[in-house]
Amino acid sequence: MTLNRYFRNSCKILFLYEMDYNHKSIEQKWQAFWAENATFKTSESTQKPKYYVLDMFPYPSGAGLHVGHPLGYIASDIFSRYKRTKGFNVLHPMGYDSFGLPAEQYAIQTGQHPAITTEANINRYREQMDNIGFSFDWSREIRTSEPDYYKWTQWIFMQAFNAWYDKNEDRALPIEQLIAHFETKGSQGVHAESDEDILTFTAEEWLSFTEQDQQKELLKYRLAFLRESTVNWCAALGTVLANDEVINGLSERGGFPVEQKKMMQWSMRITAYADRLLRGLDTIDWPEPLIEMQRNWIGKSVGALVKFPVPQLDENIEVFTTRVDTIFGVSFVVLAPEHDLVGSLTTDAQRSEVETYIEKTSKKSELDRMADTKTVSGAFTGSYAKHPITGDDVQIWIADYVLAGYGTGAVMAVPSGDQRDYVFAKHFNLPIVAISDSQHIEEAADPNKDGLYINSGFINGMNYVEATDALIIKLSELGLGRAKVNFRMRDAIFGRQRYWGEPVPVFFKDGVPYLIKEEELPLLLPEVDKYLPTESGEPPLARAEGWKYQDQYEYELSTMPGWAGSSWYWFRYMDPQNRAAFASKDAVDYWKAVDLYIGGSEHATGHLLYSRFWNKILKDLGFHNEEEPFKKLINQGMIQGRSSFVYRLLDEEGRGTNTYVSLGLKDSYNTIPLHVDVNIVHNDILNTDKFKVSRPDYAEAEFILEDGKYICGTEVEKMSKSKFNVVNPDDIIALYGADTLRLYEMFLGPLEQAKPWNTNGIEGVYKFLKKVWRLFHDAEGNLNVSDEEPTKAEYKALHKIIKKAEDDIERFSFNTSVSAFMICVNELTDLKCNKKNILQDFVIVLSSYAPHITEELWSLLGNAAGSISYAAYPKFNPEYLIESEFAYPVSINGKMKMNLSLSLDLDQKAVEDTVLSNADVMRYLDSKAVKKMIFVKGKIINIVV
Ligand code: ANZ
Repeated sequence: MTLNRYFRNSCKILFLYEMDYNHKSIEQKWQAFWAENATFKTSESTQKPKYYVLDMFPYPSGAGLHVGHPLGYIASDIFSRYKRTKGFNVLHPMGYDSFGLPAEQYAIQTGQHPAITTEANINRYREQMDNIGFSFDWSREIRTSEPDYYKWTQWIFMQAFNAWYDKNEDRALPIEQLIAHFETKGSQGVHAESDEDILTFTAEEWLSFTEQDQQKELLKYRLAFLRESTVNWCAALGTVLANDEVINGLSERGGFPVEQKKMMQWSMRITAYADRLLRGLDTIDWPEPLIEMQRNWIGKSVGALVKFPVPQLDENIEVFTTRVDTIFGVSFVVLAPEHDLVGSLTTDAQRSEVETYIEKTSKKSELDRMADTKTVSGAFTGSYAKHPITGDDVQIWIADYVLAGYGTGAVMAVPSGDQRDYVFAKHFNLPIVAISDSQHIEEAADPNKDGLYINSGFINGMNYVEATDALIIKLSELGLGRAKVNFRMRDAIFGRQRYWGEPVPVFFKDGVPYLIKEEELPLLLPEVDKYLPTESGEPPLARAEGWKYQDQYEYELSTMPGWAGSSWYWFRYMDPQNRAAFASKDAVDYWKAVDLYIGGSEHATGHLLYSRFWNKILKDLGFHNEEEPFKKLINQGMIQGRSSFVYRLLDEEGRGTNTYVSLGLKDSYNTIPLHVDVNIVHNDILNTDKFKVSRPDYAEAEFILEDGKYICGTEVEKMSKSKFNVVNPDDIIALYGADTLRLYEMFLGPLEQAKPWNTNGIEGVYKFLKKVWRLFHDAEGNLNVSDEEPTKAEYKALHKIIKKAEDDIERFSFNTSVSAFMICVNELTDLKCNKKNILQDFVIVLSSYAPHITEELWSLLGNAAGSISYAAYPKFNPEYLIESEFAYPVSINGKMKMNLSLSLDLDQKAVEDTVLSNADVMRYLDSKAVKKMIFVKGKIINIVV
């Protein structure tokens, strides 16, 4: 449809319906216009500078969007629209993270294929998003569960499988290079991130290995690899969960118990990137708390590995310590109950005690063990180790405060230096030895890093740094220790035993995993009769009939974890239809990285860490040049629900009656509060008629009112169905329109802050838009805009908002702009301003916040050439803000009498003439002769008589 016809239609609509602001027709019209004209379709062929604004794409759940969900999307949309008016080529896409557990749970319950549920949910999400007027380039939409998309997720898995991490070059390299090295030089000179148990071999030995053994060895180096790991197994969900999906020993989803279990698992070698992930944090503009969370998650510790020999077993107990300088304070060692040496170290006399203890702790999860700082428990193995320096015998204990998966799973205990060791030593009456003669052992031991060591072996007289260095040198000479950097982060488990996820493009031959061929991608998710594990406990994919590679080899039966599809999706938006690559080199070179990413802080360590990881793998393998994927990130705060309550009267026996007492009177009665649906409460007043029909048992409800009204109590809580406080954006839009919703969500408060949803102020925002509309129209509703030259005051009002809105938006302060818009419109209304020169620029400034009404007004102003979305942001002219008048305090003989506004351009003579001829001044002077007048420009006027 041409713009002209749009213009004519809009006049007709105005004429036909009403003269006032009609949000419904305006919003429908412009949403249709944007869709038909592909207004927000983005291309790479332009001279404009690029800007990439990304939202965290949603998992399309069955519940649809509530008003909390679009908060971040509205902010990013405002920013995108603003950037367009600033001349940027903006990439602002949206899609769906559409593999996931809820659709699968639903499938298990109902038998409905998750693809069908997902499709229906996506349609609903799309409709809701369209209603809000987002400027997404929908031609770039992606869905992680579509074969066209997950083909490339599988392809990236293959790249990781075919890569290893070279510590010399500090980057990933193709596995062929490692194989070539093995073939010519054996394992010597390879400095790789790998499993612990790698073999040492010559080139000849390598070549003599069977194919199977070679593949097994290579698995220890690959970035995507299979190994036995202890996993969080959730039997109720039938799958393994990532650490961040387990909260207090229960699954994040559903709250089911989670236990530790050993299983062969696909993993990703994220630990290889630990240091780069850490360093990268210094180069990105992210919220400090988020950076801190990633830092802690990565958990870098600089320390040493120290061996404590156990001569009778011809073994060493290796410990990781960050305080090797405290070694003279070691009085025993402690192993995690799961430690490999526990069995052989335990003497017969101690065996039953040790076994009972192991049995007891196996029930506790690692998280429980870390959280429990109160209970002291452990068992003596009966064996002794040699202190590596003094050669003294130290007892070997096991205790669950030592974690199997951290460091080496063993510690050197320094009760004089470590609080937990101290408590343990006290409890079991173990020796406590001072680290240094200068140390006073007190309860909360904290070894001093600033003082000098006195009478403590050969580190006597040294400070902390010197002592640490000297000890590491000494221990290396003894062959009993070396410096070691340890990371708390573990390799990422990469698989779940579930149906609704990406199949892993792997098959097994002789027990060894092989990739399918690249041209065989995508490996499609096969159909199954049920979405449950098999009777023998195999994942649902085992149900797929005849699903074999080349009709004979078993495929991998687990699917990829929830984070796979979202760990690279920003690349796909750059080039979503590409069939030959995950994105073309040109597109990737053009869009580079995400300039602004807005999303929730709940993804701090999951999605945001994995994305940075995959980004680095793809960079190392030469597919792009960006070390970090998201340059700037903002976490939007949660919108909480504002629940409403009615107060049900109780009878003498404490049973609920059918009478409800208004808030102000409730304390005079015996009542209990009940949640009531916020959608039948308006400005905290209950619609009693709607209440009666809301549930059958309320039909006969009676009310004890105050001032003829039923006032509800309120409370801020999480927005959730069970609390009857969910507000659907569609309902708000039907009443007030999307522009009001957008402005209102921003108006609620700073973007980053959590805040309750409270519709009490929404009318004010709606009225503001009506006022905007009225600036352009006369009392009859006819367009009434003048071509006259604006006054200084009008220009001033305009240029104030041009500057304020720009300053605010550049620092992502959206709420303050909304109030500034309101002030501006009040000023223009007071000035009765209907000048085209003012209004035209004003609507451009407002357009990113309220895109529909501004499109309409823009076209009414006669801009038939295109959407306001690409109009240039008006240029701020500071001259208009220079104060041209000043309200002078006028004094007579030093006594302030009155204020008088005068132009700042006037000189002394002109000021004297004006002041002395002013009627009020003359009255004050009462015909007295003026001796002189003191005038300081922009400050004071004093008349001396
Ligand atoms: C002796 C010592 C003396 C230690 C002292 C601390 C203070 P971060 O910084 O978190 O890396 N540790 C090592 N492995 C452990 C495990 N598997 N489970 C529980 N604790 C473990 O902490 C490293 C310190 O935590 C190590 O340094 C070790 O105790 C303990 F005054 O060794 B330390």
